[in-house]
Amino acid sequence: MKASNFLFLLLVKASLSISNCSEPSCHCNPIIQIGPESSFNTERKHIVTVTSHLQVDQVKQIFENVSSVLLDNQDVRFQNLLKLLDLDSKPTDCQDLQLLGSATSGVNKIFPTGTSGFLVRCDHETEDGGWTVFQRRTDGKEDFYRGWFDYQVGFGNLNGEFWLGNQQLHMITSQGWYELRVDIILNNGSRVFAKYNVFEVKGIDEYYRIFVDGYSGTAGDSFGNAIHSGHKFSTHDRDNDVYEPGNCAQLYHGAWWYAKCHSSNLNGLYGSTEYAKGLTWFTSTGYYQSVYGSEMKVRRWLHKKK
Ligand SMILES: *[C@@H]1O[C@H](CO)[C@@H](O)[C@H](O)[C@H]1NC(C)=O
Ligand SMILES: *[C@@H]1O[C@H](CO)[C@@H](O)[C@H](O)[C@H]1NC(C)=O
Ligand SMILES: [Ca+2]
Repeated sequence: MKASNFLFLLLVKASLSISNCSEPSCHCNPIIQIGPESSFNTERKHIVTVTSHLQVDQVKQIFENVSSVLLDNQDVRFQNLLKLLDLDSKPTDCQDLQLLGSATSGVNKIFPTGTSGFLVRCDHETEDGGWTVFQRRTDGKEDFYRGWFDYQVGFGNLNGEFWLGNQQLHMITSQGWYELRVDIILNNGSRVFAKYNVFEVKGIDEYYRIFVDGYSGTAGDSFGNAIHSGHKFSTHDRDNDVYEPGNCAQLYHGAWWYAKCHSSNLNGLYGSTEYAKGLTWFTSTGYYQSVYGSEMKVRRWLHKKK
């Protein structure tokens, strides 16, 4: 059995066993929630009919321009993008929801290709909106020092602190070309951000390896190409880093795409001022400070502007 099929079964199993959790705000795994089908189809048909031909050409050009970054599976990803323009498809991320007229930030259900749908948090306030949030730290109430399975399927409270789940993140970002935005609130209340034009999350068979490139912003690049890009995800119980003497996740009390080990650690120990253990973003905090809050979010390039 392929690893991805096996994982799918696991997810289904997990969802059945906790499907009585119907409140988005309850402390439970946010991937579950298999609710009644919504009536998005007719609305979406209207929007897609208006925009699809232009979009296809634009998207194709973007893909040709970044082909060096996406060489390995460019064709597959482009085909997936075209499928998104299918008239009967459902909202596949927060950007689709925004285009359908749901402009309120908060918890919503999306249906990425190949899934039966799951709840996410949308941010429609930051930089034109349409962002699907996959990480959030606000107060240190949630335990982020968790093992591989928790990070794979997600944990926390979508209205508070959470990790959406590596598998969900992969399902979302493999639908097209996604950009990443990291919003950070420093301890003195200042807000900084880092944005990356390219953010790709591979599947379980590559341990959710990432590719990150194209930095802009005010926080400094503590996540891009030379630092974390190309690395696999590691947790305290799964050492996929390239640091021979030990496990970076254990050393720095986190779970991340560690190399040898990190220049950012936003799943670290909330409030910690111990060396490199806190929620650090090196270019903004150094290694002895922890940020007050963070949000990591993705947005598809397909519908950049409404
Ligand atoms: C792609 O690259 C061409 C040539 O460099 C440029 O003219 C065009 O604007 C780019 N398109 C996009 C969507 O980035
Ligand atoms: C907060 O700290 C950062 C980094 O040390 C600094 O650049 C910024 O000016 C500070 N903001 C305020 C409001 O003091
Ligand atoms: Ca190691």
